[in-house]
Amino acid sequence: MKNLLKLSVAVFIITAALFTSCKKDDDEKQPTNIDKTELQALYDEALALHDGAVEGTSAGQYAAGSKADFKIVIDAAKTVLDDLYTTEATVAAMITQLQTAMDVFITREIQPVSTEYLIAQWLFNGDATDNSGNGHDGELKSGHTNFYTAGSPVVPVLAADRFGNAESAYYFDKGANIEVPYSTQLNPASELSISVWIKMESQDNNDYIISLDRWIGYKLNLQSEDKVYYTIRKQTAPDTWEFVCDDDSNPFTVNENDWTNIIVSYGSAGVIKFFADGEKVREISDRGVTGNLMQVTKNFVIGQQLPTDDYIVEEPNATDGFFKGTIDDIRLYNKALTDAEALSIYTLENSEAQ
Ligand SMILES: [Ca+2]
Repeated sequence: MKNLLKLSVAVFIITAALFTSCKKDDDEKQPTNIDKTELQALYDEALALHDGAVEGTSAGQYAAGSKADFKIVIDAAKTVLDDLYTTEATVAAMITQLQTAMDVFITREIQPVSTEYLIAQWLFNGDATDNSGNGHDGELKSGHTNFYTAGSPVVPVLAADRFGNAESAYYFDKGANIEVPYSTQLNPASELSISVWIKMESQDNNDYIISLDRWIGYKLNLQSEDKVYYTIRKQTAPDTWEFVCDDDSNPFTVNENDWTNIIVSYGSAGVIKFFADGEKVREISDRGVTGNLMQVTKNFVIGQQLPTDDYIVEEPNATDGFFKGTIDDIRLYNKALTDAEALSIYTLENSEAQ
């Protein structure tokens, strides 16, 4: 009996010791019981959006790689949800992170870019016709006489596009350009976006891609070090004007001999955006300058600073101001393209010949 008592005491002590030991561990890793209702709801919403999404190039589908990017953050949220010992700060940070990832994912859905706002579209598939149906057909022109050997003018030449399709883009050099008759449609009052593909051959020049009376109206060109340059001017009063976007910024540099999609967007919200291959690379403010975009009367030009006849008169000694390389698939919109629309145009045009 005495031995039995001793044994009982021993068992009690060991049990107590084990219990104390367990209790001590539990004290160190006590579940935090954070309220995760909000994170759980957001996680469920994000997962459903992700699982229901399809990647592709059609409207309603999502840009390639967008699901994998989104899933990384969704999985991180799941880890926090499953962690019994997480903190309030971690849960709050995860909610912010997941919401941001969801917002980004939504912008990567391919949008149908309304033809309602399409001013002109030159696909250069065999000719310089305006494929928008608005009649802004281009005419092939030789450049300023200073740019080519006397007696040997050159006009733009049909070339292979970025998919290797013959005669589906135009090659420009020596001032060769495409001139489009002036129209108020090409000179919108408040919003203007341009999308274009270029394969540039580097030269010491101003590489004019698009121009409506150059900096008097608007222009898209490459300046020093092949930086993309978009100039817009506003009429601020009957006799005064102000550049709204001409701050000599460097949104990005175009690589030589590489096909690059450039999109520039400007709208009444006062924001100018630059996109390179669908990705927004710069966004700047117009500093609140009011007024309409400058109204000019010159013809619209692709590949040279001014229409050749005007250029010779205005600058008889011109030494540069033309693009060297291939240009393709130009779109002009009288609206500010959104981030999602810019990505949509790139995704669509990068996946199939237009
Ligand atoms: Ca084309």
